[in-house]
Amino acid sequence: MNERRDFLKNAALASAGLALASKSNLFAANLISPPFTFPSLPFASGALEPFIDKLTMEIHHGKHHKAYVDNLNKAIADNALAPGKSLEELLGIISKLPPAIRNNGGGHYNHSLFWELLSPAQNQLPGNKFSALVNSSFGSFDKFKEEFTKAAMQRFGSGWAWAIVKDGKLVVSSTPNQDNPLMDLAEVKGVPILCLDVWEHAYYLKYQNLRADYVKAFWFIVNWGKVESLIPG
Ligand code: MN3
Repeated sequence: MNERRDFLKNAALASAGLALASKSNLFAANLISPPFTFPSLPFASGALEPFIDKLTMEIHHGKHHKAYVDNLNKAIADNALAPGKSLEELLGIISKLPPAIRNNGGGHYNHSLFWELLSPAQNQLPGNKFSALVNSSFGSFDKFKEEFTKAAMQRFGSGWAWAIVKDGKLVVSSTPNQDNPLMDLAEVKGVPILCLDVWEHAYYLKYQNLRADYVKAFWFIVNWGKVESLIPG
């Protein structure tokens, strides 16, 4: 009980800072409308140290994410259904599209969102809206963190852990490969407000096989202001 009260108090203290956080749309229009463009990182590649190292960020963003964008644009040009559709429209009909659009479209969306959800301003606290949502859905932030960590750890092979809003509730899920909760074929669908890349390319240089340490590090660099702005309603 005390823990929960402390959490709520901390969340209230954090809200003053969060009011200053950007309320802009998730992505610039050219990221979500074709031809898709490769976004810059919203921070310097070394800014998340020591939690995520500079070299990992350079390769992850500069090589992996860039390849998803390049390959997505190629795959769309070769398809009859895809041209002219926004990224979210593509994800919504992904079961009708070829694997190249599923993998690279998901890859572009997921990474564009992931970078925005990380912040060099370490140790932020969740905002009021998220705190209310987490308490009504999970009872406590610690319980949510435990479930999200479990989703990240239990995803076998490559994939993502998600916190999504579904029917007004906060829900934790995970997806394989570059799938995401906006895809029509996702097991659990909803509006993504937090995600974690658990592909080995996201952590192997620094953490090697220790995914659990990478997941622990993630909590220090969450951009809670961004999470707050993504909650629908
Ligand atoms: Mn990745």
